[in-house]
Amino acid sequence: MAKKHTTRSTKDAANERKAAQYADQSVMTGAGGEVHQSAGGDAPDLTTQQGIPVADDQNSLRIGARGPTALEDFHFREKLFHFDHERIPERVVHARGFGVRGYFENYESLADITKADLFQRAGEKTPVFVRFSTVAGNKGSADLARDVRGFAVKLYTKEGNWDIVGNNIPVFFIQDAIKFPDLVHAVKQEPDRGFPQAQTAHDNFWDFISLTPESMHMVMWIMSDRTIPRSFRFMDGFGVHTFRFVNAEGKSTFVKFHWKPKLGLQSVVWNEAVKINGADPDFHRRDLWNAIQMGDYPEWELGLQLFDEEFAERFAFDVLDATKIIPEEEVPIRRVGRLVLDRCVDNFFAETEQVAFGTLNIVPGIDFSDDPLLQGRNFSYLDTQLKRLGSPNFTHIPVNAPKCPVHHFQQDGHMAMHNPTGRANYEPNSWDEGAGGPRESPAKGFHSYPAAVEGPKLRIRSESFADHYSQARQFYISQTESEQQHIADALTFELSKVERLAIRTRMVAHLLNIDRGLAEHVAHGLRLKEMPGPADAARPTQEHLQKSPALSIQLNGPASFKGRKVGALVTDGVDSTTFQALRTALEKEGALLEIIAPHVGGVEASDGSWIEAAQQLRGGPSVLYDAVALLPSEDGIEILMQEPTARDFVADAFAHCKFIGYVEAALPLFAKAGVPDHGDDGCIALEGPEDCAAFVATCRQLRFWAREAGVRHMAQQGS
Ligand code: HDE
Repeated sequence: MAKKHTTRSTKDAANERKAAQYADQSVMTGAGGEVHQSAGGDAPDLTTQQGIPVADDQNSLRIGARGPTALEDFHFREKLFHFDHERIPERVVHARGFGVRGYFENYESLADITKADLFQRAGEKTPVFVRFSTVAGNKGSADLARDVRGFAVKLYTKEGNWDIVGNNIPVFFIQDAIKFPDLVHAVKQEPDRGFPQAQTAHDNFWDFISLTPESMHMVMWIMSDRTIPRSFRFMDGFGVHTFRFVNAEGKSTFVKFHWKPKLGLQSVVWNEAVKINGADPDFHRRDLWNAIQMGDYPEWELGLQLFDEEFAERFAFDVLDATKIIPEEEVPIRRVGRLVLDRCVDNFFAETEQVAFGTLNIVPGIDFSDDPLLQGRNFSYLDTQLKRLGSPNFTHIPVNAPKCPVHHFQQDGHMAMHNPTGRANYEPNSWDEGAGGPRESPAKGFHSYPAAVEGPKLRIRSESFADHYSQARQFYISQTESEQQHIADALTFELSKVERLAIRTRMVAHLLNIDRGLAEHVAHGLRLKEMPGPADAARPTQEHLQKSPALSIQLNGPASFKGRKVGALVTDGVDSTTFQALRTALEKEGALLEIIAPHVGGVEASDGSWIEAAQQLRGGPSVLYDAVALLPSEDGIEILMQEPTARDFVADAFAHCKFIGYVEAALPLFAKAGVPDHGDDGCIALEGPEDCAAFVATCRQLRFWAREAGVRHMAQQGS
């Protein structure tokens, strides 16, 4: 029998290779027609992890061509063993993230307020790793979930790693870290059914929130457009907690950290977010990847709010309470440096997945405050790394390793890459100079700021944390009318997904303490039969707080269309002059043009030139663009009129308040999409090259919000 399996013909067949051509690829094929590619030229030998060269990576070792697989196939064993262990536990929160590299550049010396080494010299550049993330969804969820975005920055300073593990919202849901597991359990998928994920629109979340009045300020932020950013590049970052700077004389100054995007803030609208998730679930990561690959490096400025004990005493709220901001109008932001993201990662797993942030990673010159949320975080982040990365040696992984000298006596453990050399692995020791290993440095080393603290040991929430509604109200009244409408719509949408009437009603009771108009709007939207009384408040809402215009996105738009993208819908016969003029105007602005055509292969323009498309119409809806241009030819419009996605392209762009540039030939599409004749002031006729420049200049406003009320009215009449 054995002999039969080792007949000459089977052996020969195993080694036989035939040449084959697959369009551009010349390959070899084996006995079963499988493709083989051999080492040579630029391609090195494929080896096992032990370094043994591999002859055949397409077939496992078997007894005869159709027989069982041999256990001794070490290459196959090793390949599957490794594959089976490829995943590490995803983060409990912030599982879906995207990491990039870059640097922080300091504008001026801040030696008067901090001795942190990276702030001593103007022009100093410090390498950074930044990971943006969503909070609630699992690793494979979609980018445009309504969610807080993580904004975690690791600065590899010359005196160790400093992590600012922040969010794109300056406040948080809870005041004490002991509530974090409850909050996260409530927001993630419900435990019995395993859904919904990546969304807050469900009973458990709103049940918890409606019984946690301290979260009301955060609720206003998450129901605002801040949680549906257009891009990571167009959002703020915040350190959230109060920290301390400490200078060489030991003087402490309180500080709050802000990252301000140079391209300004921008969000999408909810209906658009839902559609983007379908059209491109990787919308945010693709945007950042593309921008960096094209050399359009996103930048933020580091802003500091600096204040002293005396301000902290007189401020209306407790600076240790992470559910409160200090309005920029009260303590202005000082911009002290810039963060430039200029390199994508080489390997997603090695860097984005394995990067380990921790609020406890601070450097001399920076210190914690007693914010109870921060104190709890300082414990949690180290703990989580052991679980995720599986070893106390996670700082040996390159993305986590400091870029300054590291000397200590910690040794061994899983996957230790560096162990102490020589005899001394303890101190104090009496070994001769050099052989005794590292020693303490009292002058340079980290000293905690000696804040005076005393008091009885208690489980208690400070009464100074008890005002839950005043800043929620301040945030709401600081928004434009359109933004307020978005908040009311978001609350109505979310609560409409809550099955229990009692929970919906409870939320309206809280809203009554924030703004009666908002509460009534939501109650009406939910068709509550009875308006509840306001929730009992631990402290009455301070209605005299001034508006803070800095809190509005729409009031603080950028002055340019830079970094944005226009989608141009073209057909065969597109007017080449208009097309070129639009391309030139966008290039001048630093914005992008993406071509959408009936087929991805492209179209032939009026001058006979060929224009390649980036998207076929059915795969390139207008939600993927900041503004659109409709450039069909007279013949081409006939084809578009037959295509429902062309109608949706225009109807959505109009409903999402986008600027629409159009040529005369496109007008029949307006009628088909329900757009009023010749559109409105946000629809710009492109009759000549000057019009294209004017169109791009108008796009600097980002959206034509004046259209919004009319669109809502049309929708209501239609329904
Ligand atoms: Fe986190 N948080 N967090 N968090 N957090 C984590 O650490 C935690 C909080 C934030 O891209 C975890 O490595 C507790 C506030 C970001 O890798 C975990 C509390 C803010 C990231 C953890 C908070 C954040 C995390 C999960 C309540 C904004 C992603 C995996 C006291 C200032 C970092 C991990 C990355 C990640 C704990 C609250 C931001 C479990 C206990 C407030 C941006 O350790």
